[in-house]
Amino acid sequence: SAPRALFVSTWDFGVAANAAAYARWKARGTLLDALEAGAQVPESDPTNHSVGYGGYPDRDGHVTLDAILMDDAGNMGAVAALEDIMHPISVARRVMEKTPHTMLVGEGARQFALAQGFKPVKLLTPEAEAAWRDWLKTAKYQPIANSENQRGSALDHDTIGMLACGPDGRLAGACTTSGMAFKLRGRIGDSPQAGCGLFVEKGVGGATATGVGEEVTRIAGTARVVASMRAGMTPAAACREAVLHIAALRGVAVKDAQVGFLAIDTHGQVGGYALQPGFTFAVTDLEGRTEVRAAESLT
Ligand code: SD4
Repeated sequence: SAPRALFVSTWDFGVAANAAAYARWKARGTLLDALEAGAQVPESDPTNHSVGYGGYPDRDGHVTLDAILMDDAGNMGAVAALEDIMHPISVARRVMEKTPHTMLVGEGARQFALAQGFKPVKLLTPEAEAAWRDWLKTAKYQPIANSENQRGSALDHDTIGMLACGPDGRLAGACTTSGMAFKLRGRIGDSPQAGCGLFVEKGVGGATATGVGEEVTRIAGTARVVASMRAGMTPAAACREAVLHIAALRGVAVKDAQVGFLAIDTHGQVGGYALQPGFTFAVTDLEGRTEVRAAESLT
């Protein structure tokens, strides 16, 4: 079997996120510390158009962010439709640590972030604004599969989902996104919802998702992947089962859509599976060695 993974992240830009997570973990950070540091990398990268700063806006020109962070001891926090804050993953962590709640949304989440000392920033970059204005000419909402790996494409919608498995088999996960480009105002995707974009369970494993969030939410995708692992499936088999379920349930409605699941078990074994070819993930082992793998796909 492959060397035990410590961190795994969706897409090729997960390499940089894993490096930051690994550095934090090496400096005696917890898994949550490490994942927060990792998720912050694409959040503040203006060339990544689907996470945080530089993310593509909604239909009305607002960049709205979704994020979640959780561990296997029942700690979790999430934000959705958060505006003007560079690091939604860190606000999600504050929700976890400073409130009795699990999720804050919209203006309430923004007010909470400001009260916690986060500084307001303009998230819409000139480049993202230009892409939005260009999109407005036709205003056709059509997600493009795998745009996550094609920087600069007009409709990219990347998300980073990260999973961690410590040497002791303990688990944590994080997911952060600006959601689908040019979505309706108020739309919340799978990413910040526990059991949809992210789920971890002590003694079993963890899973995260990327792609068209509605297709993931419809089946409570990562809860399903983890349930399959609980029943004995490998991470790869569990991801495949969830993709097959979406395909069977949705048929032609998902013929051009991308959905990818990524999972890890308590032995640090990793697997992924996607509806369409092109889904990649970055795996970092306990020694800090990273490789990018391509997931198998249905088509
Ligand atoms: C969403 N699942 O908001 C996210 C988008 C995504 O890669 O994963 N893009 O639906």
